[in-house]
Amino acid sequence: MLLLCFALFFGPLAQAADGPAPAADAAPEVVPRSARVVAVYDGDTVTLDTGDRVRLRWVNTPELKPAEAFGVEARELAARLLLNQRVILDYGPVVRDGYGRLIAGISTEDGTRLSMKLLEAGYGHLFVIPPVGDFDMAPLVAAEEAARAAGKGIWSDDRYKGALHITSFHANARGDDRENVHGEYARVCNVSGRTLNLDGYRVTDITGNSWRMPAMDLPPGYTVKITSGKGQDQSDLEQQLEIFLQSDGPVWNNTKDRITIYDPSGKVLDTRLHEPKSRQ
Ligand SMILES: [Ca+2]
Ligand SMILES: [Ca+2]
Repeated sequence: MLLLCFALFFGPLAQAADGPAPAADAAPEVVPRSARVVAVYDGDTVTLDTGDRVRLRWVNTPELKPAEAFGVEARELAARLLLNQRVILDYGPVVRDGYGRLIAGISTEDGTRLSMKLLEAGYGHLFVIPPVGDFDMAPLVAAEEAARAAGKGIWSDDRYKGALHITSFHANARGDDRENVHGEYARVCNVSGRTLNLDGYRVTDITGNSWRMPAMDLPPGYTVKITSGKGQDQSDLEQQLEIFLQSDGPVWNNTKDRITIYDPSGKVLDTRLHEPKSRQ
């Protein structure tokens, strides 16, 4: 009976993209299973004819603003494959991110997957925010490994030669940072292709303050959120991984700061500057 209800509820989703979503009370959010891509923002973000913006699941591509190496190539690949095409969307346990974007795998009707194409070309890296569910990541891991071994795309860039890559740095929390210490965070991704244990790795700010990372396994492609405030580190691979810097107040300076991550030998793995352009 449950299965029947499930089928009745989700059955019409393929058509939901063409019309208003069916009303549902206290039911899972209705999300489009198929839609046309009307705009490609960058290599991992597109807009559908439903009005939804979709953040690609599994892969992160270089930014266009500020410009990062291979960001344009990633966007062009995504546009060539998807623009004005009808696509199939597949979802994991979490269907929207904090920005309201859908998080989905994107494939064309002939089964070509954007995530795989980007990884094969070296125009993006594996980017996993648990929970993963029952998805088999092995083909994606293998595609990334082949591109890395061949030095394709981003793998020729120094920013991806370290084992960890900083994918975002939110030095300025939403609202007053003193009231929202947990809103300050960085996200770091394991781009080494093997499981790393973070024990002895360090993060520093622009003035030389330093925080030692705890023993925590980070499988290939997995990301960990490094949050300024107090909390209990979360190392269960079935949930979002999180390390707390245990600070009472804000850590990162809103006007200018820099996060740098070091391995236990003191080698810089990646660094990212926060310096908003002054308004004039
Ligand atoms: Ca701040
Ligand atoms: Ca703020």
